[in-house]
Amino acid sequence: MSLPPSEIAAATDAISRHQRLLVIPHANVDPDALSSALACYQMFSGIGKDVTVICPDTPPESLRFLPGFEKLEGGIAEDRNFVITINLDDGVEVDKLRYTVEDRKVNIIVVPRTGKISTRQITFAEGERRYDLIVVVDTADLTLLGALYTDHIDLFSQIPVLNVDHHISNARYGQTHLIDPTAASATEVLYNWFLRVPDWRDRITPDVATLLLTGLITDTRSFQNPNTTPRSLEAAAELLERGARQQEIIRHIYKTKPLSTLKIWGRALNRIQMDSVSGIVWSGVSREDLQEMEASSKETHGILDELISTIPNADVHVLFAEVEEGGLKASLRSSSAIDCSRLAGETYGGGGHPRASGFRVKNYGNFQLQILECIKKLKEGMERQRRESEEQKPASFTASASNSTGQLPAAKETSKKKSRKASELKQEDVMEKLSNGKKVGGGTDVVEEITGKD
Ligand SMILES: [Mn+2]
Repeated sequence: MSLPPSEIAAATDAISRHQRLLVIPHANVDPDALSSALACYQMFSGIGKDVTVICPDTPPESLRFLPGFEKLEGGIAEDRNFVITINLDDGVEVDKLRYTVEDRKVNIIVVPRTGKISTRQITFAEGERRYDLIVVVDTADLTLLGALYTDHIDLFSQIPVLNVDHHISNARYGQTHLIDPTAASATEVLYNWFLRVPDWRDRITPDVATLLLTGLITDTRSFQNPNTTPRSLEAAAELLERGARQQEIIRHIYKTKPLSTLKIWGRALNRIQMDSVSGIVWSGVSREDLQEMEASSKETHGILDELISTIPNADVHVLFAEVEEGGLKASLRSSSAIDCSRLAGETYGGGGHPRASGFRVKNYGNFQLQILECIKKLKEGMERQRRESEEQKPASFTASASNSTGQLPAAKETSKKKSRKASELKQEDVMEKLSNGKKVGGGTDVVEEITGKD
């Protein structure tokens, strides 16, 4: 599946009909979001648009190498000009304009050369808005823009929004959508779009290619993640041909880890726990850990993909990290046996992709106890999904010829296969435990076991 021509045409039309574009990536910005926003900056300012790119938070220093990084602005300017119009029909000619400010009043003084200006000739109006189109990139829901959205809800309801994304959980906000859930990164969506507009194709400069490849490399974790498709590999190869500076990306993204980052990773490594019966692995980084290691919660990025999810024989991998602004953030990865976007959505109202998702918990007393509470709920969700896939299994085999649902038949079957494997594995683990003379009941037993550990 790729972008339908009608969506491409509508998105291209939205750009050509507007002039003052505001481009925004999601808060807690990641390399894909930021490079998507900057690629829009390069492309659209290249075709003569006035483009403003706002980063909802302080962009990570490690991304300073991205072309156009210095163009990032911190906040939305909602200022709107106020226009006072003097009708000069009656043979009036203006000589000078002056203004004075006194007593919190502005006096605009118009000195006529000929004729006389009367109050009847004066009209007022609000001037144009600073922006006439908002382009939101890599963002499944407007609330993920954080305060940038909640502080400017009016702006988002008054100005048309173009929604460019690759999250399956995308809420389809905005008037125009360019959403391809099969794309590995938002930059892959942009690349396929840019390629299909003849006027833009040749504007994929080495800088634009570097931005697009950055999102592709980071969202696929250097093409290791299962979201990597032949199309994303093709796109990467073409971007290299167009001059994308791959070594520069790798050097800045992967080979620059400060000591504080390594220390906080060490702490997380130390805390990894596994429930092999349910097939879930997790670790947690508390606010105290961050303080002790003089690290920021942003430095926990990567712990999940580089460390926790390398542990085999688990279907769900989770990292819980307390964040500076309060509450905790859980990031999830899963094997194809579990849809972790659904898991996060059903248990804590989070979302994301089927294999990579997340949720937040705002209020709790004790971080470690809250982790156990989360694990318990996640296990219940996993159990529910496994039960459902068991129930569906016979039906899906008899009806395998009817692919009229429009889903990808190949992907569907693979996930079924793997989920069987996972449940077989689970059975074996349970058998093993039983043969050791231990009673294995529901999920809560395991949680109690773990409570004593830390
Ligand atoms: Mn992305």
